[in-house]
Amino acid sequence: MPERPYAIPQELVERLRTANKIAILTGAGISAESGIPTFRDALAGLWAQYNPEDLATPEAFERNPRLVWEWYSERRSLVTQVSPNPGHLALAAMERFVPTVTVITQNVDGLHQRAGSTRVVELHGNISRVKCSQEGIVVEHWEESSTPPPLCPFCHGLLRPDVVWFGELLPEQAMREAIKATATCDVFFSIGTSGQVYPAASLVDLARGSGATVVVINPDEKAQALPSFYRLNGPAGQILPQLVQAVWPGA
Ligand code: BV8
Repeated sequence: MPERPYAIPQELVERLRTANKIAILTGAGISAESGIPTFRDALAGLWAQYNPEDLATPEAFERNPRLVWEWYSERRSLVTQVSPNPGHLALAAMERFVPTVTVITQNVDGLHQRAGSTRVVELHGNISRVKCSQEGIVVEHWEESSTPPPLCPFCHGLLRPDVVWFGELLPEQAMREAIKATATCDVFFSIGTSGQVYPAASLVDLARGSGATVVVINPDEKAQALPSFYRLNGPAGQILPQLVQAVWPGA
């Protein structure tokens, strides 16, 4: 999308200047400008024939562990080749001006941490971590196998990505932290998410019910189109740096 100026409402600028706590829910859209396809972008190549929701499930792994492992291996290798974009960096910069900034991400790419955000809640795990599908313990090193997935070095069960699949519970601690940050924040951003996956998507209602100022950033005007929100319709990688500059000039 060509670079263009976005108008940041003055009352939002003032609100952010006086904010003590900001909570930010991010989805696949914030990593799009880093070159990582969003969940609802049509998958390319070999994966074009699959719907991500049919691959990201325990049943898919049970049915075809090799296919699921290889889908994640390809995505893991893509993540190592990309970098945080100006949207990730702008969120990290907010920490210099706001006492508490909590990034609550649905993404599994680790780009917020690489951008410098220090308080990141990973609701759906992290693709760079691998765990035993039997014992659940995270395994730091594994022998690649000629017939993937590789086996757990401890119990020889199949290894799997340490991400939350559809039908699996979110990590309790992460959900607790996300709810606390959302229920107590002054401003809640929902950035780059279609708001279709629960319970992550329910955080926007919690924010609104807790009296937070809610800001949706998404090029799709129909995404999370709810009343009484601030909406900035455009790519996060362009809007967020402009928003940070408008609120904290010289940031
Ligand atoms: C749970 C990790 C309790 C893996 C993901 C039936 C049975 C079981 C459960 C359910 C069921 N029916 C419903 C459910 C609940 C289910 C659910 O919500 N399903 C949906 C499909 C309806 N949820 C679950 O299963 C969760 N667990 O509920 O446990 C339970 C247990 C058993 C039985 C019942 C209940 C677990 C959900 C977690 C799934 N794992 N990821 C992996 O990554 O492979 S979710 C996956 O989708 C990603 O994390 C992704 O982030 C997330 C959400 O998608 P988005 O991030 O929003 O991405 P999307 O592509 O949709 O949208 C991108 C947006 O960005 C778009 O709006 C676009 O316009 C915008 N955009 C594009 N470019 C930009 C941009 N924005 C800004 N800037 C740009 N440049």
